[in-house]
Amino acid sequence: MGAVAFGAQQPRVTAADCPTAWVDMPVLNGESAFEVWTSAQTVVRENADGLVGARNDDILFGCLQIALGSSLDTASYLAYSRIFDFIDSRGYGHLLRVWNYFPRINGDADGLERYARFNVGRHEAFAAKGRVIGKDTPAACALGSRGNRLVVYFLAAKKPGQLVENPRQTSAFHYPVQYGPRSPTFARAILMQTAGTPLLFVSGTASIVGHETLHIGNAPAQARETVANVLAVMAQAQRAGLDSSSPDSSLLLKAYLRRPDDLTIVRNCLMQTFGPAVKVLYLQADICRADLLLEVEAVYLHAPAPGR
Ligand code: 3EB
Repeated sequence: MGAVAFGAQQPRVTAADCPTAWVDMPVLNGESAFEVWTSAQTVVRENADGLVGARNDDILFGCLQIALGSSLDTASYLAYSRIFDFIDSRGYGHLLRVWNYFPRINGDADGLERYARFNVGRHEAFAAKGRVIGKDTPAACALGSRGNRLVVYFLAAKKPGQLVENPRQTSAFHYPVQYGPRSPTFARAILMQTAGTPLLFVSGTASIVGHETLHIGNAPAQARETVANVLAVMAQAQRAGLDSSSPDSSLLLKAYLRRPDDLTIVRNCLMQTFGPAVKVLYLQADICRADLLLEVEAVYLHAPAPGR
């Protein structure tokens, strides 16, 4: 359905009609990595309004890239407006999971952090397209990449997913105003069924309890808190109906590290928690709060793990 390349090197794309995105972000355990979304069903591809999409009977994968000239709130408003128009007009109106990457995420833009500006545009687009915050809210992540583009890729579906929140954390869409004039529009996780099997998207997860960052400057403690949050979200997903008993299930992780030197610390923590064979893509990225050293996201699915 689509592919996303991570690394410093822009990949050469030969299948022009296939949704592909490039995230200019260093890979810590290799030179480049490819995230590939596949479907056993027939896929229909379509390119419209700067957005490349591919869909099967249930799900639509899409991506778009916006050159950053204007302010970030304008860019994120444009990106999300295009996404909503694209998915709504094709009947895949339920946004399940969105990945957001843009440069200098902690930088200042006229007195407001660029991530806060991004949140303003995103929030306004959700409101303009009739989305109910806390109901039509996807799982997401937002990280600092290199270059000068906003890269967004996403999965949307005909049927709604189930919102899963983390009892240890304030819902992001209820964050107090100290984090920005508009709250981030994401759920801690989205649970859905596809072809009769569950699929869980765990959003970018960090060392936040309530709404506050914990363990400032302490990478091992942030790693432990982050893992506690990932486990809390997964436990909540089980209470919401996720069956995690299948022997064929797999957990695919992405770990974003602000400092490459923390790789051993984070890797040890993830291997201790999820087992030495856990599949993790380690990336170097700025996290959306300047005091966060790492963020971990996950996909849990009932299928054997693909090769890396
Ligand atoms: C947090 O929990 C950390 O803005 O889409 C995590 C996941 C974070 C998604 C987003 C931000 C986003 O607030 C940051």
